[in-house]
Amino acid sequence: MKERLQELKQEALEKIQAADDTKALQDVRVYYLGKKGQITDVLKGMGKLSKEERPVIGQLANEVRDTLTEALDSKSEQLENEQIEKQLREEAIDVTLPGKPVQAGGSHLLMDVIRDIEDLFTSMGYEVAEGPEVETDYYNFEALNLPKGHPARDMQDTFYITEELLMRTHTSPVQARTMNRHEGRGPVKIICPGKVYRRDTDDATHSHQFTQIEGLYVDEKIRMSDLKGTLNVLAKHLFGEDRKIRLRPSYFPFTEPSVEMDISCKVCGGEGCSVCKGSGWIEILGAGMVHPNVLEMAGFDPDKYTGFAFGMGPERIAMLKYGIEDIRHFYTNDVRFLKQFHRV
Ligand code: FA5
Repeated sequence: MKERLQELKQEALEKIQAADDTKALQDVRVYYLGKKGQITDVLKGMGKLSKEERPVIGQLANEVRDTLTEALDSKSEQLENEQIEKQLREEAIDVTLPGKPVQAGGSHLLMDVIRDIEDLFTSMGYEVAEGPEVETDYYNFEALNLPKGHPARDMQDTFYITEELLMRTHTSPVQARTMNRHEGRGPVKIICPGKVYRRDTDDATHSHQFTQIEGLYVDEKIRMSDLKGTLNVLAKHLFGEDRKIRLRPSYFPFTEPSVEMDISCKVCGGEGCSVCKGSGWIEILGAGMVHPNVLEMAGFDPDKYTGFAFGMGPERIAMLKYGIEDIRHFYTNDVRFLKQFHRV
């Protein structure tokens, strides 16, 4: 029995050494030390031994079990460590590899043009005002001297939501809303950028949704010459010191007199070319002196207060400034188009 135990010990130690994964090691443990294992099997025969032999064999069996348990535990630890090291090696990140470049974003050209105009006017003491895009018929039309049934409502084909609610067709309702808030006291000096909507057919120069910037200055003794001076500053800021402006008589129900501002064509210098359709001038915006009815409806005394207003489309301004031929480029957001205006 002694020899058998020694033999089993030797055999088991060799198998422990040879085990190359935890599963094989567990099999060795069960085979030798398990309930039905080889050592237990040997011990079952202890009953047949003499009284003197029994403690000697018992002690030896314990020693063999302890030796094997120790060997199994240490091998198990070794295998676990090897496994962790292997995993670390496989999952290692090479921090020296070059990274993937992240595309840097930039503001949209339209936003740049709007901010540029905002900055110019805030530097002249104007405040930026905003209003809702879903507007009431009252503010979009009536408060601007366009009562129901007025033929000039057809100048702006409207998306109606209900009879009284609509998608604003211009930023002029922000004038009326802001003047109301001032409760008849000037000055009101605002610039209002925002989205507007019209049932226009989309083409190279028209969109059903576009942006406008409105300007309004109401105070005592505001005159047409103030409007002209302001528009001159705007035109030169946007298109260059060498550009001339001219004001042509026009019609808007909310201003009287009304004008349209043209700038001299940069391409031909006023001689006439295909860009300015031979006239030497390019139309930029609509403007005028606030109609007394509009002032009155907003609670201002038209005998005391006067004012000017103007409205322009930043898309058309950007198109002229950068030679963009199709307004739809602003909305399709092709990065190749947008990138040309941002050198990041
Ligand atoms: C107006 O909307 C007036 N509210 C402007 C105004 C304000 C006049 C204050 C007087 C006093 P108009 O309909 O012309 O005016 O539009 C103003 C600008 O919006 C145009 O000059 C043009 O640049 C732009 N615009 C008009 N319709 C479209 C469209 N479908 N797509 C793109 N831009 C447009």
